[in-house]
Amino acid sequence: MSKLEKLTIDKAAECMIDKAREDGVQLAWDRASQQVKCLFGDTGVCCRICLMGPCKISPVKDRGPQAGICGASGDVIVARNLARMIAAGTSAHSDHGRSICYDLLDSGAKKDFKVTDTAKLTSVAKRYNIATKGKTTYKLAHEVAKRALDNFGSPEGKVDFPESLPPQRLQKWKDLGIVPRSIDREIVSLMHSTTIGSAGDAEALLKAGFRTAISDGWLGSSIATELSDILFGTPTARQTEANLGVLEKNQVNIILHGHEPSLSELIVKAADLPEMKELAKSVGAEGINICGMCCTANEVAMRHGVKIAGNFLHQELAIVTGAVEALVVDVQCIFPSIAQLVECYHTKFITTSAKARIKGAMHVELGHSGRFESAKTILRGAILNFKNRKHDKVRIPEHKEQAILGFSIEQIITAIGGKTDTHKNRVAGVKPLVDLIVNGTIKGVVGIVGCNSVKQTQDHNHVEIIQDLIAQDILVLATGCVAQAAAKHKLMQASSKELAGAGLKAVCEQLGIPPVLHLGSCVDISRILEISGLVAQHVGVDIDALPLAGIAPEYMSEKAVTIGCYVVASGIDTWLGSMPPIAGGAEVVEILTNKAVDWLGARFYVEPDPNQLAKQVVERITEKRKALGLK
Ligand code: XCC
Ligand code: SF4
Repeated sequence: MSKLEKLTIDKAAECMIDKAREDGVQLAWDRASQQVKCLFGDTGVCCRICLMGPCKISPVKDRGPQAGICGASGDVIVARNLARMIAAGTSAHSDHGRSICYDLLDSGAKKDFKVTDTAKLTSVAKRYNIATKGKTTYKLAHEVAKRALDNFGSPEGKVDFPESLPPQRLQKWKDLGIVPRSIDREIVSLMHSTTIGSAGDAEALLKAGFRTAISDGWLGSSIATELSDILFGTPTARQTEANLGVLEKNQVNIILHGHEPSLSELIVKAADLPEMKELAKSVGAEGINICGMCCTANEVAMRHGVKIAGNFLHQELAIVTGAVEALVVDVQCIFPSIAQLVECYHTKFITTSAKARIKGAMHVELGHSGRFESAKTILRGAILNFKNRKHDKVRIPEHKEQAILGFSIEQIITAIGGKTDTHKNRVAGVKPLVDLIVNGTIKGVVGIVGCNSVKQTQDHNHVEIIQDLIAQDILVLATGCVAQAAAKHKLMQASSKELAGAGLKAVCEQLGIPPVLHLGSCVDISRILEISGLVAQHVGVDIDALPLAGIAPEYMSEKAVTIGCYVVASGIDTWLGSMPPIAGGAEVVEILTNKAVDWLGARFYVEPDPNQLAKQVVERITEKRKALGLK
């Protein structure tokens, strides 16, 4: 097993790690122990960009190579590698956003996808300056979808930023020359810059990286969120349960894993059909239990209360229960290992996207027509697989926790008594929140995001940091796998308020909310940007003046690297729980942890110790309050 002293703080996970050992199957932690970490890769100075390489830079200044064959310095190599991570992260989130655009373009009264939130459709249409009068819902929906798609490849470089973006922030980006021209263009342009013989300046590469990352946060992710809300409904507060204990002994268990909400919405809908319920009965099951994993879980839990089976490092553990009939996936964060793992159990592993085919998995392409039929086919196969369950091999951990989630910005503003129909009303609607921050009842707001990683004890840093922050009256907004960690560890219940400081506790009591709000999946970090921008506009300052912070304690994905960059580019100081692969580039480190303040009013911090990290965040928030003249 891995070199970590403790692999997880999650009791359900511990239970399943034991079972995996008994069953003789491999998990991510086992494979982690077989890996030999290469210092060059770890510090970012290994370059494989052209075929004269790989080239490496020696960490010792007067011994070994100090430049690649082409002459690229350590800083250039580090910056190019980082830039490529940003481009990849942006492409994943934004291509997800693009898929949702096509879903909206394909929506109709008799189609697989229908419009659910017409108010949000109208509001987005108005922002796009699309006339709404006299248009049917679907005519408008298709126009909005096309306009959203323009943001991916606008030939003139025109993009539609959300109205929540403060004008001062946009001006800062203009001054730096980093306003995105369109999402695809920034990705392509950044990839172009990183090829051999293009950019040879770390600073310029990092600026281009920020530009691309901005297109991810304020465009691609934001489009994914807004259009998903239009199609599937803007989330409202609801109750769910989280952890492997949500699997049912006597039901067909189906886990939806991945990212885009389209597939999961169709499966959830199909599972509600009487014919499916009857089919389940006919194979001896008491019902169909649909659960989610990773960001897909966040999407369907926020909109339907679908139960959450777990976060990133739970994906293999769910199979090990022996109680899962099918793991159905679309894109991103899916271990290819699942294909081998299911050979030891009865679980069907079903891929559905041409972008994420996995050898050994069953593939049912969802494609772009007849998707509901495909969803039904997948579901039928899963139900029939119940007969193959080996009941003597099943062990479902008991652990599961109640969680309240579904905090869209609309939900938050409505809960505090505001209106959300127009931008003006949304800016006015955050007043109660601003008042609480001004009078110190809430000291600040922190967005905590990102994954699980085998580099850290699963969920440990998430839970420690959140507990430390809420105890200091800092409201925590969580997305992605952190949000699930919080849910699994009793931090999203009404009773979690007991862990909060007196001020935050009183707010939780008054509003009936937990001190940690679940804002959704990782593309929904756009919701955190939105509320930050609304508060900034309400106060009349830029985002960097506000007592906010971003944290990614257990991040592992390229997407999280991109997120960190757009959060800093938005003016929010960001803490990472482990060092990204940049240590080999002193100039890159200097820019990201220092010079970025001059550019953007925010910087990166790296702190592996969760309690220290929380302490630093509180100190920084206190400084920000002081600068605003707040106690
Ligand atoms: Fe993936 Fe989005 Fe990370 Fe979780 S948090 S491991 S990226 S599922 Ni986005
Ligand atoms: Fe080496 Fe330069 Fe080629 Fe990278 S681009 S592999 S540093 S020669």
